Amino acid sequence: MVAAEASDRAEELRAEINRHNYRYYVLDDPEITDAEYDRLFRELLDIETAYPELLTPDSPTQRVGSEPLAQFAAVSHRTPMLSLNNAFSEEEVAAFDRRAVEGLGLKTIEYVAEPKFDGLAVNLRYHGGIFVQGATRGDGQTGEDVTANLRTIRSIPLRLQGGEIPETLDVRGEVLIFRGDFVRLNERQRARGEKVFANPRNAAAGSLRQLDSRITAERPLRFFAYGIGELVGRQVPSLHSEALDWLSSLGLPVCAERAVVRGAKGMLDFHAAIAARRAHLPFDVDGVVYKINSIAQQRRLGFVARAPRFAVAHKFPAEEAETSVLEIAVQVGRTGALTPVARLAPVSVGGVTVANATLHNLDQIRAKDVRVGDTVVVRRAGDVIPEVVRTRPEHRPPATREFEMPGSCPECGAKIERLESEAVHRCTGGLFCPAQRKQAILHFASRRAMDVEGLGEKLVDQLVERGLLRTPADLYDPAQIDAEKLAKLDRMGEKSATNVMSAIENSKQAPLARFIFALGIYHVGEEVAKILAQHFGSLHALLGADWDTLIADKERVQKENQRRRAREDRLLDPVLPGIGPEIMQSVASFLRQPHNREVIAQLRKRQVVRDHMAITPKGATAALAGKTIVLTGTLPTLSREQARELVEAAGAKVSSSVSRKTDYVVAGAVPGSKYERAIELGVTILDEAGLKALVGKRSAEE
Ligand code: D41
Repeated sequence: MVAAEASDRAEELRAEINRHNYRYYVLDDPEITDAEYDRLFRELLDIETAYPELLTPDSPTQRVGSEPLAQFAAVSHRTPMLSLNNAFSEEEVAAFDRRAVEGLGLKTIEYVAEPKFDGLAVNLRYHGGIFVQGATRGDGQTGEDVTANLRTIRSIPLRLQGGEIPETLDVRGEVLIFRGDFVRLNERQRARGEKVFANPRNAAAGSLRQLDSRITAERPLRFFAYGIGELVGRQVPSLHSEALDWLSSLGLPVCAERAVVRGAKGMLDFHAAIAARRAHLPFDVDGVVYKINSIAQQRRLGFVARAPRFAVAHKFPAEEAETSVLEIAVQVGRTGALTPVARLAPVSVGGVTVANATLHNLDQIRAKDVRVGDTVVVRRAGDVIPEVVRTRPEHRPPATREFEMPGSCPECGAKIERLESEAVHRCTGGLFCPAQRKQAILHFASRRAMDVEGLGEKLVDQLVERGLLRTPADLYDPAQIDAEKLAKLDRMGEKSATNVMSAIENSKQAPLARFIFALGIYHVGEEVAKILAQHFGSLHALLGADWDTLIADKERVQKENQRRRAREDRLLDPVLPGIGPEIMQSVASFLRQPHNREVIAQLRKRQVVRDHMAITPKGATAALAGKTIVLTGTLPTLSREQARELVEAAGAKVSSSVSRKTDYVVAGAVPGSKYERAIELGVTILDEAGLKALVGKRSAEE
């Protein structure tokens, strides 16, 4: 075949195969047999192998996955991916409608009702009709680039159809796995001795987050579009229902189960209809979503926080089932909290087999009076851990006993304590308790914390058991962990070992807020960690804080404001706004523990958290005149000589060693022992920008 001929044939085959994909995966109405499809596919592959220059990014052969990535890149969404408020009852739906009616000053409102897919929200970006990038929702602002994985999903068009192709289109939708596909997937996983998934949602999540897209390609992922993000080169449709029809006309899969309805009654009727057909739908739904149809009305209502006022998710009630309690076990959590767990005779709840359900704490067990041998009602709602709702006392066998909490930790034997103010019992073994150690490390490495991709439970288990990993700081200690040692572990190879090592190295880039969150301080979630990072600006400042004074100030302000409750002149709360004394107390006690300080010191020494990146000297009035400065590491723009000139021109002197007399250490990339010494002595560390800011201060004041 000559090149020109090959090119024409390749184009023809691509169009043909894409059309069959569409018929099969989107319309669910294939025209040809699998064998015929395979023949076309093979022919195209052969041409592309012979003429690699003919390969295009929208070729169906590109759906088989590609070389694994070391990590996912971050993608910031052009328009935020908002979240949905929930409604759990008819009253809440009626209230949603009422607020919209009042907000818009209308009599009745038209809504689009759609199923709420129990999958993962993603954004698909098309340029000139070609699929160019796909990202997870992430926190709504920034997600992860999972383009290679999304490309493998057969129902996602790699090239849009039709005549009206916009310049840029962001499609919002949900990735999911159909129930039937899920069952077959698990059968295959089991046969291959691989991980079996708990439910379709977990399977979809695990598949979408694979660094190796060749694995994703083997997973039966689907996609449904439910909205539009950025749109350039075309007018945004004036109705949401039109937008869905338009997306469908472009070849995107849009679920047929949707309706335009009026008022609360219309919404509730749709909810009832879907609830009735729920078991017959091929995919899991956890509710329905209502959206005001008119885009102009949507805009007028706007949003609160990160959720639109024009849409709401009406969730189905959690599923329940009856079973019996075989045993009550106790689990030790990351913070040492003991959670009693009922081991159950396995029972299917909403399609998932449940064999364990949480009993929360001793008070809950007493209140519900749950005993071994009891018949209980268990509930599972979406992704949350199943729980025991109540017992059926009429079925209680004779001679049962009340449950008692153990006096010592089932993991480490340390004493169990219960604080007066708390409902939970805690192990006092701290980081010495293996359960807490493992959990602390897993939390430290988790995605929203330091994000060490690949450092999962199995790996941490092995590392902890071999004594290679005692605290998170060991991760960064080459004497403890290196690629060679990792490669020798179960389920690891050289490739995954180097991937984990580079994920560990990359985690050092995590911003301060994530580092603080990663420490796993009791009561310090992501939000609190952000406030702490923002307030203190550096780990150095956080560690040096006078917590007794801060807490006293906070209590004073709160007490005073309580007194002024009814009045207008309440005091502003400039001390860690949004953080109460209880949380502050928890941070203070964490930071007071010598063991924790030791771990943090090691982490700093290994530059896991880089103080100099965080410090921008605030309100520095003093010129550099008379100050002593030490330079270390390579600065991003200034040479060592230029930096020295700058410092000296500002009236400061450059010294070669760090002592208590040193005022600032200016650190660049790969700083040496001077950097560590500065940390030890508590000398303020600046980066190049910080230095320039101080120099600039001087000239501004002169
Ligand atoms: O089916 C869904 N899971 C679904 C999610 C849906 N049908 N519609 C949605 N609409 C939105 C807005 C109105 C904010 C564009 C959503 C989501 N958001 C959503 N999914 C995950 C977070 C938010």
